Formats: sequence, structure tokens, C-alpha cells
Amino acid sequence: MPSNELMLQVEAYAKWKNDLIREIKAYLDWAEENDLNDPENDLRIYDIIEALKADKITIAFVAEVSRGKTELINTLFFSQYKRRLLPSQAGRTTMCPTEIFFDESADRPYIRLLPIETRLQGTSIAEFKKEQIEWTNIYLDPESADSLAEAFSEVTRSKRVSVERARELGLYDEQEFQHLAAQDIPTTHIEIPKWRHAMINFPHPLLQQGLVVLDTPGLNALGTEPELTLNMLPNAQSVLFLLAADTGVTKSDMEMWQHHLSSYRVSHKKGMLVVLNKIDTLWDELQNKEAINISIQSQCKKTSEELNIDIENIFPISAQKALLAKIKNDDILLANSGINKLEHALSRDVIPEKHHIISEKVISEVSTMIDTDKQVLVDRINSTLKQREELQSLCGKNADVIMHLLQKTRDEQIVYNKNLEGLKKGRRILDSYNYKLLEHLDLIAVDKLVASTRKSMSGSWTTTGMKSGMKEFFDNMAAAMDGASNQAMESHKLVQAIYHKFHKEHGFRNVKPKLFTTNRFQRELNLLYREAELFRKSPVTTMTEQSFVVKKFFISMVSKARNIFFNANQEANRWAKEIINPLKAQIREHKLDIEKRLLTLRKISQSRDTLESRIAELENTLKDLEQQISAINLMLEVVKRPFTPPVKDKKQAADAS
Ligand SMILES: Nc1nc2c(ncn2[C@@H]2O[C@H](COP(=O)(O)OP(=O)(O)O)[C@@H](O)[C@H]2O)c(=O)[nH]1
Ligand SMILES: [Mg+2]
Repeated sequence: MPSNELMLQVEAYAKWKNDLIREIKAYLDWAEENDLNDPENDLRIYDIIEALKADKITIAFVAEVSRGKTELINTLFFSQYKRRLLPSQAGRTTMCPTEIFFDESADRPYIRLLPIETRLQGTSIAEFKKEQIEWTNIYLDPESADSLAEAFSEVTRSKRVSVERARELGLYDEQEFQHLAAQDIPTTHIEIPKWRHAMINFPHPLLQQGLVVLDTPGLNALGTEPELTLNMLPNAQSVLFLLAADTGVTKSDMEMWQHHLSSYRVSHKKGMLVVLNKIDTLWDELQNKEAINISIQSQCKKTSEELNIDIENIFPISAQKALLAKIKNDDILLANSGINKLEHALSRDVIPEKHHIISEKVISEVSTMIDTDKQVLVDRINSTLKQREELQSLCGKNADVIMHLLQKTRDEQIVYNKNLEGLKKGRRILDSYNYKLLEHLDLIAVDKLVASTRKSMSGSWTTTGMKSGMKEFFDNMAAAMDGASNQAMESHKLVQAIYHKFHKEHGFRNVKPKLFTTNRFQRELNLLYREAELFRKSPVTTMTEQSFVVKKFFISMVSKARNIFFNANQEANRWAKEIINPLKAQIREHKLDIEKRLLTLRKISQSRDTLESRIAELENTLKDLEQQISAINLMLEVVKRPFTPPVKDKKQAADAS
């Protein structure tokens, strides 16, 4: 088993994530034990735990055919099989996008294949994944490398179909056959991929820790399957773009870089690595090492100029020699293959990026919940201290003083109850505001918009018509987001006023209520629009039959735009439900607090003996509360604990530098 750097990182990350899940569960139990839980929060935490468990790290390999993607995947992940596990050879290239991952819910390893004919249906691959009916299932025997290789070769299968059928499937590229037509050679049949998508469930340690490898077949597949560019690639934590040293940057490499990867580069600051593969083709027996290095460097420099990126982001390697070196345990060949540097860069980029996302989303949400509980405890301590002070001041005082305090507390209760009535009114208004907010983010309305745009776009046959249709769609989406954003501001002002009133009149903690903004969703929609424009302009798209492109484009675009909307809707919903929770918690505490104080004062007014014992009780309560605070502080510390990458051993450090 190779214990390379990426492996150590992925393992450490999985451990960190499991610890986090355990701690979140512990918090849930603790909150219940200490009477601090709330059903709304509990549900949310169950969701978070499920999402964390299902969370994956995806590394995608993108390039024109035959640049060595599959060979590199074999080298990076499957070298322990001491052979080329995934088929990678001239003339047998991967024909369909292939996801390699570990499926915890399955009882056996499998390869699932989606027939190419499903392109005719209006269903996205993501939707197909939810059901098994359309997929062809082949079980795998991970013990037998031969049978594995045999099963994996399914992804290279193609089939011969008539030109009409290929055209129907949107897989016939007129230009490709133009030269034949020009020579009066009629094309009647062509080869197309047999499968549209493959899912391989494989019990590999890295995959078991949550890594997903996405192998893609080349420019044609990217052009004809928009879901790849629009959905699958943007969700990957890292994309490796491969070029080959023996071909240099070709026209179609450039086309991929500009049309299919440019928005990934905009939206992902890290994670995009360019690999210059097949440097062994520059290893000339007659030249010395230095001369070879110079020629590799000069090709890297040329590539960096052509792609307009830093030369540091280009990794010259030989995937083939690296695989060979790993199989034969040849350290010198391995060092020459350049693979170590690439592995180092991958682990440097992939895991921290993932950790960053989890911190932003999960950790901030959970720690806010824990913090809210902590504040309740602090409030309890303060009110206990106040009560103790109050009772201590009564020691040795006459009955009048006690009666006076009793009356004062009763008055306080009356004012408080009146304010609670007022709060009910405020909350009704807030509910109506939030209702309006959610109306702006209504999914049914979005679906209607989708349907009408689809209709107008498929009716238009000009590029300008398509362009304006698309623009209108996005403008409408942006307008809905704007409406939601304005309404959220109104709600927020009201919430602030409510919080402020309780702060001013009853000494409640000065809480800054959370603000709901649509910024993130608007940003995502803008990026999607950008991607859509790039896709629409790409040569492959303009080549394919218009109505087909419209249809394909919509399936991917719509599911993604709708998804952004759905997320905005969910977040707004959650915000509306939770925004008043911290106040509700304080109200409950305050109400109990007044009641307790009244009860104590009544008892004391009847018998002075209770005073001492009540003070002693308060002392005990204080001790308990302090213990709870230290428990909660510890929980906060563990939940917020950053992921620390494992220290690599000296040898790896030396190899990588
Ligand atoms: N010389 C050389 N050939 C390679 C290297 N990597 C891959 N190849 C060959 O290039 C061809 C295509 O590789 P493959 O992995 O199938 O490419 P893909 O289409 O990008 O997945 C195969 O014949 C590989 O053996 C390399 O580093 N050096
Ligand atoms: Mg391949």
C-alpha cells in the first residue's frame, strides 16, 4: 500500500471529520441532559451530521483524449495492483465520464453504466444517479486484477450507429466528416460511446476515506454533456488539466482550457493544476541529464505562456514511467518521473480547500449554536448571582423590606408579561414579512419561469435569440434575488427593534441578530451565467444541432440554477425559523427567573429560616453552572479545532522538493 503524502492527508482529514462528527453528537447529548436542547436545532444537527458523513473530496482529470489521464489515475491511486488497472492504451481510450468512489451502502463492489440512449430523455445524470433502473450493473471481484481490468474495460466500449441515430443523440459532428463528404465518400454509420456515464464502487483505502476520482474522456464529451462542465467540474476540489509533451498545446487543448476550464479558474483560487505529461518522450539517451532538464523547462515555459499561467503551476511528469517505477520499486525512475511534486501539490491544495469549506459552513453554524447555549448559561450565572446578592441584602432586615421587594418583583412581572403580549404582535408582523421573503424565493415561480424561457428559447433559431432568452432568464432570477434581499432587510430591521426593546427594558443581553443575505446565491448565479455564456460560445456547441443544445443546456442549467434557488430558499426558511430563537431562549429563562424569585420571597416572608438555606442552594447552583460552562468551553474548543496536516517524513520532504 503506498503511503504517499496525499494518502496521509486524506486519512488525517477523515479522522478530523470523524472527530468533529463525534463532538457534534456529544454536544447534542449534552444539550439534552442540561435542558438546553430545542427540536429545531436538533433536526438541523442531524442534517449536518448526515451531510458531513456523505461529504466527499473530488479530484477530476480533464484533457483531450490520449494525454494520459487514465494512466495518471492508475499511477496516483492504483499502483499497488502492480499493473495498469484502468484501461489506458492507444486506441482504447475512456469513452464516457467515469466516477470512481466508495459506496458505503453497497454490499459489493460494482461498476454501473448508464446507456448512451438515455441522452434522449429529459433527465439529468444527477437525477439518474438517484435511481438504479436505467443503469447496467456489473459486480466486481477486487481480489482478481484480471477480472477487474476486464470489467473496467467496459468504459472504453463504443458502438456503431447510423448517422441519423447519432444525430438524434446529438453525437454527430458534421465538421468531422466534412472532408469525407467533400471527397464524395458518404458516411452512413459512425462509432459512438456505448455508455453515457460510469460509476465504479471500489474498496480502495483512499476512496473509503471519501475521495472521488472523476475521469473524463475528452473535448467531445465535455461539449456534448454540459452537465460535466456546469455541474461536475465546479464541484471538484481539484481539477488536473493534462497536456502531453509530445504534442504540445494543440488547438483542442486550448479550446478546453478557454471554454471549459476558465470559470473553474475564476471560482476556485486553488485546486487547478496543469500537468505536462509524457516528458519521457523528451528523454533522449544521447543527451545528458542537464540538457534534458533544460528542454523540459523550456517546454514548461512555452506552455505557461500559451495558457497564460505561472510556470510554478505546471507539473512536468511521466505518468507511465511513474507507474512503472512504483510497480518495480525503482526510486531513481520515480524521482525522474516528477510524480512526487505533483502528489505534494495535490495534497497541499485539495485538503485545505475542503477544510476551508467545512469550516465556513458547518463549524460556524454548530459553534453558533453552542455559543447560544453558552450565553444562556452565562445569563443563568448572572441571574443567580443577582438573586444571591438580593437575598444576602435581606439578612437582618424587617418584614417591610421583604414585602417591598416582593411587590417590586410582582410589578416587574406585570410589565414583563405586557411586553410579551407586545412581542406576539411583533412576531405576527415578522411572520408576514418572512412570508413575503419566501415568496420571492418561491420554487414554483422559478419552475414557471424555466418553462416559459424554455419555450421561447426553443422557438428561436438564431444565436441572438438564444442569447437574449438566456439573459432574460438570468435577469429574472437576479430580480427575484434582489426582491428577497430587500425584504430580508425589512425583516432584519424589525428583528433588531424587537431585540433592542428587550435589551433596553429588561436588561437582556445585547444580541446582534444574524442577517440573511442573498449575496452568495447571487454570486453563484452570476458565475453560472458566465459558464453558460462560455459554453454557448464554444465551437462544439455551435456545431451541434441547435434544438438539441437548447435541450441539453437547459437540463443542466436549470437543475443548477434551480438548485441555487432551492438553497437560497432553504437558508431563508431556516433563518426565518431561527432568527428569534436566541430571544425566545432568553424569554423563557427570564420568565422562570422571575417566578423563582417570587416563590423564594414568598417563602422568606412566611419564614425567615428559609433565607439561609436558599442562599446555600444558590451557591450550589452556581457551582453546577460553572462546571457546565467549562464543559461547553471544551466542546467549543474541540469543534473549532483546526485540521492540522500530518507531518511528512524526511524522505518524502526531500523527494518533493
Ligand atoms: N510515453 C508516454 N506515454 C504515456 C504516458 N502516459 C500515458 N501514455 C500513453 O498514452 C496513451 C493514452 O493514455 P490514456 O491514459 O489512455 O489517455 P487518456 O485518454 O487521457 O485517458 C496510452 O497509450 C498510454 O500508455 C507517459 O507518461 N509517457
Ligand atoms: Mg482515459
